[in-house]
Amino acid sequence: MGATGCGKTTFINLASHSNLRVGTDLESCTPEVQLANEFTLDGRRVVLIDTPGFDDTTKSDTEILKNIATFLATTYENGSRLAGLIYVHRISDRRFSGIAGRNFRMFRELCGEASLKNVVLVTNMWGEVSHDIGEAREKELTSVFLKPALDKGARMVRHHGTEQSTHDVIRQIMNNHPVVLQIQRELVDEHKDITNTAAGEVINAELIEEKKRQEAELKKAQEEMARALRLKEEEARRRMEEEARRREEEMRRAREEQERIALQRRQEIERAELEARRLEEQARIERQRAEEEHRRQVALLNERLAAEAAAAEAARLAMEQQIHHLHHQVHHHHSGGGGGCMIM
Ligand SMILES: Nc1nc2c(ncn2[C@@H]2O[C@H](COP(=O)(O)OP(=O)(O)OP(=O)(O)O)[C@@H](O)[C@H]2O)c(=O)[nH]1
Ligand SMILES: [Mg+2]
Repeated sequence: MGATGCGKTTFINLASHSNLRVGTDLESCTPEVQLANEFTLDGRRVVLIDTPGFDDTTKSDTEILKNIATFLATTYENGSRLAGLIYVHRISDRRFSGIAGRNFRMFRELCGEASLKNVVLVTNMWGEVSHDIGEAREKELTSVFLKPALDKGARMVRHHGTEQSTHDVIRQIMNNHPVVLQIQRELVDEHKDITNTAAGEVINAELIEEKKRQEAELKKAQEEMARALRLKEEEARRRMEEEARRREEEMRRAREEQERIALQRRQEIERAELEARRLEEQARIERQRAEEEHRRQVALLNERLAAEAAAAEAARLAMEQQIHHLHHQVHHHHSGGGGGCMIM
């Protein structure tokens, strides 16, 4: 067993001279549990069982676990026992935490504590890393990640990519007493549903975690949507308010313009009235002046006429006096003596 692409089928082909399909680097390959060619090692018949890897690119971990578990349950019911289990891990993998850790946890739950002594943990792909890095990772694996399993009897072996090396790995478990795996017991003896097995729980926990994560994401998305909606509403409201303000402003300007025009008109009327009054006043003054002038002329004329009349009268009187005087003289001369002549 092991993660997809870790080299399970390659290992099996090498050990058993089988020709099972090997995957490319990217795609998961082995779709279902499959048996390799039986071969003889140290005088014993060996049958290797290849399994699909977890983290399949096309199948879920639940489907893969179901596939493996069903096979294990059936063989157990048929009376077959496993001599042991080989778990393959690439030394070239940077980490054992995360998915790789989860896969191993599932493997352990599938085996159960009691069968760990029949487990060989194989590291391969040593050619992919420098010697120092490989050693450092191996040390980390033995001292941290795989320690609990190793403490309970599991063994750790390097695979060097040769047939000899695969056989050395197999020799580690070949002479074991066959074991019953925890999942076989759970499914067959305890009639548990696969999701209720310990291995299933690992996936369940992950699924629950995933569901929680998705729910949290959904909630976040909903909140964001609500926030966006609120923002949009606010924006619309703001725009409407702005529009209303703009209209009001336009109306105010129009009103002011009207008032300004009305005021102008009133001022024009006032000015016109004022002008009319001024002209009227001017006309009145002129008329008055003309009348006065007229009266003055008339008075002057009258005065002159009176003066002329007085003068005429005076002249007449003077004339009359003169006439009278002459008369008197004439009369006096005739009666008084002396002759004389009147020279006129
Ligand atoms: N360098 C190197 N490459 C390997 C080794 N073992 C396997 N590979 C390569 O890794 C890829 C996957 O190998 P598989 O044997 O198909 O892996 P698997 O574990 O059976 O994969 P699944 O069937 O998908 O679970 C192939 O390209 C192999 O050639 C190895 O020891 N060293
Ligand atoms: Mg395979």
